[in-house]
Amino acid sequence: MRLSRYFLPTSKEIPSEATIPSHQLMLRAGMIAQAGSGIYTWLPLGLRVLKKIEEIVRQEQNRFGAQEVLMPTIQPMDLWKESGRYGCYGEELLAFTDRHNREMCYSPTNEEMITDVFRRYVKSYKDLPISLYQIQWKFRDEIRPRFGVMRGREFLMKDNYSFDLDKESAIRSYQNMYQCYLRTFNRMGLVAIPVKADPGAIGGNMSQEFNIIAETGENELYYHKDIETMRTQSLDSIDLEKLQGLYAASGEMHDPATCPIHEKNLVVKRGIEVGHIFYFGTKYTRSLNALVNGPDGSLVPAEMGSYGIGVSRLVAAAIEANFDDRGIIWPESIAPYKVGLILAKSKDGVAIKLANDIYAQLQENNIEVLYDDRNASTGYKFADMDLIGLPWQVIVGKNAASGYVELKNRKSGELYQIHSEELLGKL
Ligand code: 5CA
Repeated sequence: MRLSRYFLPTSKEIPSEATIPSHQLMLRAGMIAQAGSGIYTWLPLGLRVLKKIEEIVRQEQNRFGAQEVLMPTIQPMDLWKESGRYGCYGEELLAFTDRHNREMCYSPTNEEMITDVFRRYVKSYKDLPISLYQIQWKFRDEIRPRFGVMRGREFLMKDNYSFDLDKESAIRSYQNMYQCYLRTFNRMGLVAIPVKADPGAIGGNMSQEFNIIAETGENELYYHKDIETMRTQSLDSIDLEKLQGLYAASGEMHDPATCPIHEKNLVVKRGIEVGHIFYFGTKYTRSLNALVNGPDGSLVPAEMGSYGIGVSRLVAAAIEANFDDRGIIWPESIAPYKVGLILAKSKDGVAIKLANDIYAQLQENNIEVLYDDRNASTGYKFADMDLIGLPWQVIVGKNAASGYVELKNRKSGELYQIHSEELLGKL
């Protein structure tokens, strides 16, 4: 993509409504535009990151045996009356009536709707286990939307629902998602720590939140110092059994009086909740009468769990974990483009030709490239490229005549002088 034709409304000003780095940077980098309180339009650059995160989530859900569905965003309220959540979900539920005066709501979560599908089509234990997920917009009328897409009212969530015959098998489904989540976040260049959490409005008595460590996180986390060590290891070397055995709790679940580990082994940090997994047994299948025939012929309610990932929140969380005073530093797997090509001498015919050739070559080789071909000052171009945080910058300027360019790593700041013919190999 040529920047001269790209819709990228960047800005130097720090927007006054934004108090945390990711919100400021997403606005300044032209990724999002606010449409209303807690509601955002995704602009081209932001949407590319959102789609990359969505695709990693999708691939890992599929790899771990889940099947994708797509449920509507609008639900009939009758289902919520049946499940008993109608009265107790609270004001976060955005409710309205259609022209026939039927009560409807915008989905904040979909346990009821998926259980309704399940009860209509699944009748036998032979069809279990089943794991269904969607990646769909949700609406929660948050009392205090803030931090941009971090705590929005409309947000993109991956929600997965598992159905099993018995508790033992349901716990296996839960563990399967636990592993899937570690892998999913890892592929995004992020380490998310699983901690014991409060199941809240979803229900049940077993739930864990996955948190990315960041100073601006809304959650206080308490965990064993060995988890802190694991955080810096590659996923393959993490001993999962050990990880699950170590103490880790979110603020509301942590009680110093009953904490099983010594104070000297305790790490206290702040985190951003990017995922939450729940086991709640038959809470919804009982109330909605979702029964299956067991092996002995008796009718039993299926055992359920649900598993959420905050897809749009992850865009902000990844920035909170990766930025500096010049801008965003994208992990390569979720970067909007891999390479930012900068034409540093926009009036020099030789430089223009070399930059155009490199642009064509990268595109031919399917390397995602954003080409700053604008007729603007070099300083302005450098500042914009650092701000939007593409992992690699290729600068075509002073040594263009001899075929040399500069290759800069955004994260380390390392700068290499290399010949344009070696560029492809290096990237
Ligand atoms: N039904 C369950 C799991 S599918 C559920 O709704 N879980 S949840 O409430 O924990 O939400 C799942 C994830 O969505 C959270 O972990 C969080 O990352 C994200 N999320 C929740 N509320 C918001 C919000 N207001 N803005 C952005 N992301 C949110």
